Amino acid sequence: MGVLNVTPDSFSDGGRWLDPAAAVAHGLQMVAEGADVVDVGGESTRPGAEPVPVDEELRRVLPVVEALAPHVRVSIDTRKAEVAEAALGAGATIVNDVSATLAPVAKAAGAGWVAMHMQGDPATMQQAPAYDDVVAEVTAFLVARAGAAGIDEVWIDPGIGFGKTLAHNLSLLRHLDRLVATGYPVLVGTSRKTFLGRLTGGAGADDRVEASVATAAWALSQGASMVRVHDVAPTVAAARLLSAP
Ligand code: HH2
Repeated sequence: MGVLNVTPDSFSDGGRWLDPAAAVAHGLQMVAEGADVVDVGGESTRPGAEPVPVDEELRRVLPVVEALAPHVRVSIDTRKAEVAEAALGAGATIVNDVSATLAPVAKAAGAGWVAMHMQGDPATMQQAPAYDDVVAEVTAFLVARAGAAGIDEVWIDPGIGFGKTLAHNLSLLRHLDRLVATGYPVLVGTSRKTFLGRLTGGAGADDRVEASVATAAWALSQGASMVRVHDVAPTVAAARLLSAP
């Protein structure tokens, strides 16, 4: 799953794809590099991000979804029902839902749904994340949401970096097999995230590509079914190695 943020403020690619033509070209580039899904988002959910009004989010994502949908499977990365509905109408076929609340919208459209775990909301989630047992709590939350959804295609995602300390993120990655064992296909997004830089010294998002590919390869080797990445070409190369006969 290639990341396409049509936003001015995303932590890694903010401002790069605000022009719809540039966004579509980048989406097609990721398809050429081997992406199976392009994930279009119009609102940053990085820690401390400001919410975006519905109209503005629609204005950002709809032309891009419409232009890419004939060429590749498109997911819409949103927390808003209105945006999800409109994007499904424009050709998206998966709702990538970091709020894990939009199952009814995906269900009504016969679309796939990604349920992601987040503790709190983006404005405050990194202030004091706390769990007794992060792996058990995240797994139980996702299984409950997925089970209640009544949707054929449900993905679960531990929400790396969403209300989680470095230790929480590492625990979830180390024990990814517990999520895989639920039987739901697992999606993992580590790409370019801050916790990687804290381990490798990569200060800027662009300095975290190797660590992103390494963690994507780890996730796939543990049984994850999809990884959400900014750097499609090196991730596809790693995935091909892992699936070599
Ligand atoms: N991470 C981000 C956004 N959406 N969706 C899923 N399912 N899983 C994730 O881990 C995930 C996600 C955050 O990354 P990004 O889109 O690059 O940045 P921003 O939120 O600043 O736009």
